[in-house]
Amino acid sequence: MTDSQFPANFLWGGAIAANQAEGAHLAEGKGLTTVDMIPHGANRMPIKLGLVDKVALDDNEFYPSHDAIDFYHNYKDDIALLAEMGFKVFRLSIAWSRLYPNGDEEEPNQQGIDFYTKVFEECQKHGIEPLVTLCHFDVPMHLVEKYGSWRNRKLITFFERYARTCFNAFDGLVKYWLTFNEINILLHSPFSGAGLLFQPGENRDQVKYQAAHHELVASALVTRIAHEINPQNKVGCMLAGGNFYPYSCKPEDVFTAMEKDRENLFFIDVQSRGYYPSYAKKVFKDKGVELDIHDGDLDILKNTVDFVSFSYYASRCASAEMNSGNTSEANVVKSIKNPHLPASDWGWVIDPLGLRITMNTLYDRYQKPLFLVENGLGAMDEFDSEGQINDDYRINYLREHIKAMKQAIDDGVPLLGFTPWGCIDLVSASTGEMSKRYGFIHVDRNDKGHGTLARTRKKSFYWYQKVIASNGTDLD
Ligand code: BGP
Repeated sequence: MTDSQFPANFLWGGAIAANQAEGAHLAEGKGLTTVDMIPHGANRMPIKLGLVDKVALDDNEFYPSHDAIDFYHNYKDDIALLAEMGFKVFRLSIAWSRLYPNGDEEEPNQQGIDFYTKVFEECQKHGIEPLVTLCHFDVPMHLVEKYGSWRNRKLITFFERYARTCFNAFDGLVKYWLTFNEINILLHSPFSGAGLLFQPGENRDQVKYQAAHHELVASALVTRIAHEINPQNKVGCMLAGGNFYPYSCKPEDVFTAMEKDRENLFFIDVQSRGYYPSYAKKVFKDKGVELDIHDGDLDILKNTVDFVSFSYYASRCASAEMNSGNTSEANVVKSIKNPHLPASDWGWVIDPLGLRITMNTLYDRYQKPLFLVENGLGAMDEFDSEGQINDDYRINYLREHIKAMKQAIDDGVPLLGFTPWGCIDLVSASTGEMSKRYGFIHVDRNDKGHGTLARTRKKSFYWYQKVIASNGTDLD
């Protein structure tokens, strides 16, 4: 037992995303989204990274998002299981294309609104606060094909319409919102991050930063609208977090690590402070980027977020000599392999102290409450002879990260809540696998899409139930 330092109203829960859990990819009028076009297997990476000029569905491929874990038809039972663990918050996303199947319609699809109303009412019934991401890696495919996705300024208007619909339709049911999931991933995985495909020969940095500008304006605009519609609404930005450590104390390594951190924090700098950071000018010049900024954009950016949310799986490491031969990847962000840290079976380093360091950095920089909205260990689970999953490795990982959160709170960092990733097993964003599991609840489905979809409580389910009940005091 440790003394609890978590505030009494701390929001314990878990997180999923529409595209990795819902399935029912064309049900009740839903349109195709970017992630529906990303297959499992060898062709996954080139598409995710936007390295092809065009994407189309292929009968010979398997697309994990199409059925996922069928949360769409199981949401009641799934939410009941989360409630059984004592969840106070449930992070999930709305699929943009359920409300606007093409993305550019004038009026929303009522069936989409009805579905999410039922989901949020179910949360309310169990006393669970929804934390809703408006865009979690799923741009309507029609917007990609017709407009080039976020490279086109028109996306701001379409996103504004969609977000306004959500704030109005779910007013009274939802008050915590996130605009774009892991917004910085746009730079590292442009198609899955923001629906960007590139033409041969074009300056990709120009396309990515112009798209980033449009997302940043859209994010600030809808933050303002959320506050106008209901002053109780709380809107956050969302960073794929994890500080870069310098590989050595060589000043060149330290400088590279600082630059790498800035590359990611650039987005949060704008969303949290309300203006472009001073270093952006030189970055744009070096990359040959000239932003098309319209009158009024810089004023819109002043609508800053209420809190800073982030994912943390691993710290990162940088050296001046980084090259493709000596790097590994976690969350598609390239990093030098850190020789001091163990790693998961997927090569993601395990570093609880890195969470404390990241939290302190974010709070020092932004002075806004933080929300840890993703964390966890992707691992293979096996049933034992008694039909149990004894996932002590997952419990150990989470225990150490919860301790690190508590230490960061002791350091003076305000933390609103904790929603570990994939609280129920779901499709992996990076690999498309089901076998990379994060959940407290096992789902019977394999990498090829076979299985009964039966839900089973793992050992970690009962452990997390105790953690929540004791408000983080009992971590044994
Ligand atoms: C983040 C995403 C999630 C999630 C998580 C774990 O990048 O926001 O959608 O999937 O990482 O990653 P993976 O599924 O690749 O293990």
